[in-house]
Amino acid sequence: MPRLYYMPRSRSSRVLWLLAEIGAPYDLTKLTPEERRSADHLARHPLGRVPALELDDGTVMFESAAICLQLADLHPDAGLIAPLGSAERALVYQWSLFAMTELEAPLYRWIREAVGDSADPSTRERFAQAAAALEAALNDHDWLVGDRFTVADVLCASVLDSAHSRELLETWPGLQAYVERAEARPAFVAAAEISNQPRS
Ligand SMILES: N[C@@H](CCC(=O)N[C@@H](CS)C(=O)NCC(=O)O)C(=O)O
Repeated sequence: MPRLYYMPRSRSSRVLWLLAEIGAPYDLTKLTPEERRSADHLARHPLGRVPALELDDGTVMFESAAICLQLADLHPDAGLIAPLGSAERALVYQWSLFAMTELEAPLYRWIREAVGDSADPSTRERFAQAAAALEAALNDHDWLVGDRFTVADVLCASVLDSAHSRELLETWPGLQAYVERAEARPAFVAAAEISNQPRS
C-alpha cells in the first residue's frame, strides 16, 4: 500500500484528492512542522517539504504533480489518465505541467505580494494570461481533456482553488464554474475533511 506523508492545508491536498478519486486503500502519515525538518523526512524529501509518497516497493518520491501522475498510472481503471502515447495523454501532460509552471508559480507570487501590499501588476498579468488560456481551452467543456475528468483537472483545479477562495477569479467566470464543478465532486469533499484539519 502506498503511504502519503502530508501536512493539512498544503499541496498534499491535491494528492489526497487524487487518492480519493482512485478509491484504493493507502496509508497516511501526518507530519508536524518539526517532523518535516527531521532527518527521517529529509531522507524522503531533500528540502523537507510535503507531500512525499512511499510506493509499494519502498521508493519514495516527491513533487505533488509527479505523485498524482504516478498514482493515476498505477490505477488505470480509475480512468484519470489516457493511454500511454495517445494524444489525450499528451494533453494531460501539457495541462499538468501548465498547472505547476504557468498557473501556480505566478498565482502564489501574486498572493504573496498582495499580502505584503506590494503586488507588481506584471505578476497578476502573468497569471491573467494563463487563466485566460485555460478558460479558453475549457470552451464550455466540463473538463480539460477528452470530456472526462483527469489528473490534469485535479492539478489545475487544485491550484485555482487557492485563487477562488481568495475571490481572485472574478474576471474568469468560466474558471469559477470549473473550480466549483471540481469542488462538488465527492472525492474532493472527502479529501477536504483530511486536508482542512488543523496543522497540529
Ligand atoms: N513543488 C512542490 C512544492 C512543495 C511545497 O512547497 N510544499 C510546502 C507545503 S504546500 C512545504 O512543504 N513547505 C515547507 C517549506 O517550504 O519549508 C510540490 O508541488 O510538491
